[in-house]
Amino acid sequence: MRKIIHVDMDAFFASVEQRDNPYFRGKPIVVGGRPESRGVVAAASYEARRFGIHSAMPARTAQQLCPGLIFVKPRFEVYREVSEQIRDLFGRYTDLVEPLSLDEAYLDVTTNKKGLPSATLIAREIKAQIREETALTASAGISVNKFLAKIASDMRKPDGLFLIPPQKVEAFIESLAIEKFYGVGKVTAQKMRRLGIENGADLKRFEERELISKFGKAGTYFYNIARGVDNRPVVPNRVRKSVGAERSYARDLSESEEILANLNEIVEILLRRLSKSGTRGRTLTLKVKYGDYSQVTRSRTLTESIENQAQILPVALSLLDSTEVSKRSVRLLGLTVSNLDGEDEESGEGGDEQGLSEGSGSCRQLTLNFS
Ligand code: DCP
Ligand code: CA
Ligand code: CA
Repeated sequence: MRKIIHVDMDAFFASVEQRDNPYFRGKPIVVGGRPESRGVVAAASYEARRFGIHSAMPARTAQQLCPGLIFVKPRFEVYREVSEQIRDLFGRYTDLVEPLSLDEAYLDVTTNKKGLPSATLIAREIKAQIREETALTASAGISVNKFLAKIASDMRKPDGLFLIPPQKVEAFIESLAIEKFYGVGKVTAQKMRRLGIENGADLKRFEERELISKFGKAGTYFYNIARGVDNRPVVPNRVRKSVGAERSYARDLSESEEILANLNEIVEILLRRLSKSGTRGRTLTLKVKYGDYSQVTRSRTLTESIENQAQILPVALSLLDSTEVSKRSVRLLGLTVSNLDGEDEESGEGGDEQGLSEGSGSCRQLTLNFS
């Protein structure tokens, strides 16, 4: 019997914005495009959801539902950094971590690095660590496979924890409404309802052959999950193209001591991530965002792999020297190592992490959307 945890951050983009701007706390806010420019809502704070506002809704509709609604521009680099932080933290428990998107991941903790016997205990610890290290809340679901863990994490949101123990799996699925099944979109749900399938118990009455004839290949998946069977393994991260760390600051940095101290901190985080990922690379890229949000990057490729502080620091400092940090205030600092060992020279371009993690995440979502 496996022990799988699914962790998902609460109102992710919106919570990060409320964390970083006290004025937004306790207020209905949405992150995404603006109503004037036909934007859509990416994330809605829980306060905004009380007005019926949700992701993917046109910003204009959201504004009509809640006239005082605050619209916030997304800061993807901050979300990406939080995402890295939580992945670092998951790695303390198991190497079997499969991110699904920036804000969620499956963890297989059947055997774990802390030798903890209870997956619920681990989930509780992870939630506490996330709160301590990111000042954000997450919800966790615990069960015997990915399908059930994912549904469980949604049961007590926000800041939830929900366990579906092996002996309760059958009853849980039987009473589960068909829309709640992962992979059942609106269209599939309608089709199922026409067949008289309202919940798991109804679904279970169908033969595998019948489901295949009605839903194609997905029929087998539905047949299995109606019985709580989901043998998909937790597949750890794909090969990465770069390893990086960055910090954006609530207050712009202008003193050189401050900038250097913060660069040092980023070097340390980067070194930890490099050693954890077991990769080394030859290109170091510094990213600086100034007080006015304009951004520059500076790169240097070395003849040897970068693996320790003595190699990184002098290069990072000289890259910093080639920017305008002595004249302008700094809002964000970041360092990335790319051109990783075992990779073709040409493909070693840095700064592509977002495409990597988000792209493959949504691919997977798509393949599971059977409707
Ligand atoms: N997102 C987006 N566009 C969407 C859906 C989501 O840009 N249509 C982004 C913003 C979300 C983040 O992805 O904050 C995570 O998506 P989730 O579906 O996990 O939703 P939230 O984290 O916002 O809320 P919840 O607490 O329900 O998980
Ligand atoms: Ca979420
Ligand atoms: Ca999510």
